[in-house]
Amino acid sequence: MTAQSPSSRAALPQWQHVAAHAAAMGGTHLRDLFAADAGRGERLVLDACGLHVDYSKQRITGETLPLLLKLAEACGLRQRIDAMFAGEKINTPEHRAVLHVALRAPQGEKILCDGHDVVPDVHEVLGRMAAFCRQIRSGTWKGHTGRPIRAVVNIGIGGSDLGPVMAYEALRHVADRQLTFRFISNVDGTDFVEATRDLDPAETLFVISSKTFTTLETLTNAHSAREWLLAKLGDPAAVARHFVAVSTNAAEVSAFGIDTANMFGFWDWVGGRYSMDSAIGLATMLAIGPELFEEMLAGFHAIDEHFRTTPFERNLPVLHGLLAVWNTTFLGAHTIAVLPYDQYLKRFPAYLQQLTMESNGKRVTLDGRVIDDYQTGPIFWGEPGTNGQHSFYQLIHQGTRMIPCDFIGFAQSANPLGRHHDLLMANVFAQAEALAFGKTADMVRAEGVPESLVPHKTFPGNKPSTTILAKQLTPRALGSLVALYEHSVFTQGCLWGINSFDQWGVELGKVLAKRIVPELESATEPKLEHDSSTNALIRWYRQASS
Ligand code: G6Q
Repeated sequence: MTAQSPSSRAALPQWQHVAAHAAAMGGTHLRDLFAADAGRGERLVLDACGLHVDYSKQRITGETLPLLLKLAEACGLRQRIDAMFAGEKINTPEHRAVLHVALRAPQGEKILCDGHDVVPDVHEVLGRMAAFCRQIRSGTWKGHTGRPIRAVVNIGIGGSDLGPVMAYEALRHVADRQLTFRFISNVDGTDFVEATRDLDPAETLFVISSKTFTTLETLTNAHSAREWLLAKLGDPAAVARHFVAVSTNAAEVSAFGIDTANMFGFWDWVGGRYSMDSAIGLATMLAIGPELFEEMLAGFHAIDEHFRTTPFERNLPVLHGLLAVWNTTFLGAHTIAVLPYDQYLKRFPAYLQQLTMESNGKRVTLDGRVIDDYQTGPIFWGEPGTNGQHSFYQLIHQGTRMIPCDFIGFAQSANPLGRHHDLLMANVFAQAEALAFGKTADMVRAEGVPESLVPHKTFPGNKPSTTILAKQLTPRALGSLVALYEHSVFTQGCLWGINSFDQWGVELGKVLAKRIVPELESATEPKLEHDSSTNALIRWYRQASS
């Protein structure tokens, strides 16, 4: 900790009250908190929009949330939420509104951006997407040789990939199994080759998803896709039947050769990592159909309304966000593990990594101050349960770090199979219990364990977790779950005083790579003017790859 500048969030009295409370709590153990309060497990829960959230195993006392709520107020959370929903340009460094909530606003609702109601625009695109999806799914849209489409390949990266892949995987059980879906993101040619090797170009549709339509990886893959298609179909006119685009950049889409009639647009007020429910969700809609896509949007919208209107003390995204700030900034956790106990959510941690870390991986406040007196965005990571239990859970249980966990589970399996689901869910509850309460040295001794092994077999406990449950992994539940994290991220960003909606940190590497490409491709030995390590690596590569 360095001296706090007067404009630092850490200089707020409400911040200091939270910090003092954290210090006073010391190592107060969850065992003691539960022992002192028989009703804790039933009281520290919230039900909203079909989600049941138990946060009783967080390291909080009766004082913690009221103090955090006061801090939220002092940080202007109410005003920030209202400004976002009102279409104000809260992404000030980019001078943009942040209106992903408009993407799921029902028809008839009014959301203004620069005085223009954007809700009709959203529904116009959704209507075009639905009509297109019906054509593909019914087989009435024919490929260039007259055959129906059987495979859909989404080409995109970052926000134009992670959401569509995650949603496709999550909702596979309600997807059209007649269609094959593939997702290509990496500029590594292996991604393209493996995704297309068994596909027939005459039956393949490429969805080129790129907000800017200038992204190196996506454009490189899109050009390879066109070559792959034309190598078999020959006629350049085939592109019109096998390529559609999702973008905000009509000029670049048509420069690539895609008819803008086959382009689905969105707007600069939709950030990439907040775009899975915009036209970027075209692959999702192709998989699950327009009706279920609408249900997913309704799930998002339910949480939006809850977030906008519910008092903070019962507001799910607000509480979730405040607990993340509490654990990270005040209790010193560096990472948060997201542990979905549902195989269909296997890409959910990867999706959340972008949502959380690209949004809140910032060290400068909205007003340009470098933050040197508190920690901001934690590292998010995770794997589906129960696999993680046989891998990294050891460190969570007995390592030296505190890693707060979000457990996610469902009451009913999409694939009921014998005892599997009860076994799965028993593990969710057991892990959260073991993390919170641990196993004392006395308990280990009482089992007759030799003294030399007692420390090894002791579980310290006091490891915080939140358990998030829903009845089933439906499109609606998925929408609500994602919206919960979106608004939690927003809440966290507001407390840290940072902008959750830009991502300048991805730029430098891109610029440097552009400079290095010709150095790798040059037929003659290039004059290298990097540092000695980079120069040597380039030389090694040139030699080894020739
Ligand atoms: C997300 C980011 C980033 C973006 C990709 C792809 O919030 O902006 O991940 O989605 O760089 O960008 P394009 O969609 O423009 O290709």
